Amino acid sequence: MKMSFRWYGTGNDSVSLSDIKQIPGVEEIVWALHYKQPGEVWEVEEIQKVKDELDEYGFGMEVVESVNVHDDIKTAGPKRDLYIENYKETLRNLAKFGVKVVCYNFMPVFDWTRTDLFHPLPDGSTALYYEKDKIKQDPKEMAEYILKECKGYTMPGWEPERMAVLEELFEKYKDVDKETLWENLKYFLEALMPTCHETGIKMAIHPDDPPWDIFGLPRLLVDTESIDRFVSMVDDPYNCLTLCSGSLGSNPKNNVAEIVRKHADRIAFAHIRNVKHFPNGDFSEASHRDCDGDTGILDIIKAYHDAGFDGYIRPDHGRHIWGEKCRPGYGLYDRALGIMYILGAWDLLDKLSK
Ligand code: CS2
Ligand code: MN
Repeated sequence: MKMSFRWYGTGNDSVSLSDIKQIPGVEEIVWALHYKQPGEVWEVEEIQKVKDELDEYGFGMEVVESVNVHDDIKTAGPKRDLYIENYKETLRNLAKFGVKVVCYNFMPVFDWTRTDLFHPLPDGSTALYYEKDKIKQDPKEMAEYILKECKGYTMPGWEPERMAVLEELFEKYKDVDKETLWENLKYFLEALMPTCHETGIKMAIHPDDPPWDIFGLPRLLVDTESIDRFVSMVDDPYNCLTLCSGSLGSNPKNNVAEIVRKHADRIAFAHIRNVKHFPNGDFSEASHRDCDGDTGILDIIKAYHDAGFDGYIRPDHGRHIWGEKCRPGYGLYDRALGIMYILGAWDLLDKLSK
């Protein structure tokens, strides 16, 4: 297993590379060119700049999260083939820098959705929170709320440029039902697989968050059955998963450890996050400690360990603790605690298995 940490880049993150360097065990920085719009080619000179920064601290850049997929690809719009060609070019450019895994998602319009970005918890920290009744019926209202609450940070999938054309975006999806979206995903992956083989890059899809339909938009990767469907639909070792325990774990019916056991060979990237459920269907993000949530974090870590998982792993979101001012879900302190928890469990499992 290779431990990694997501970093949004200089000037775009409250956390610095020198902070990350002091967390034990981190080898890789999970990065992206966050200013790029979906569909644009990532140029070699731009990637080189990130490499230079990471080299200074001895960090690898083998995992990108995310190269976002243009809506024309998701909706089979008029420019889909052009954007797929651009995606291939980006993969070729990334491969020149030793990138091995590209994380992406296939969620329509929005990325992850929460109703509260800084929800107070009983211990005095705050966390991302989802209150079923607070999901605004009007997505525009929801977008306004997220933009207001995100403390000036741009939230992936909620970029102001995208929110400004929300109606147009919804219009594009109006004839896209679940089956059509599956077909469009298949078309995209089948087109990319030869380039993945040529470059050695694994495409690793992130599940939908929350794992159910919202605002009448279909969501695909939500449970065991849909993950089974995804891996067999394009049965290729380069068609992989970013298995996010927090996204899938928001549905109490999902047993994430079981999914890990079943598909370990197709998981390229593991996101570890704990979620606490409430009886009415609300959920809160929690610390990584197993007993603080319902996701079964220790079981999940054991499933990866038993499988001899040698892919990349990162703590997913963290709470906001000790007064830290940071991007929602992406502070330093709680994610660093998460790493120590994961490594503690992992090291013990290593020791016991010797
Ligand atoms: C999120 C997402 O759970 C997560 O990791 O922070 O924004 C995630 O990065 C994207 O859905 C992946 O494309
Ligand atoms: Mn995740």
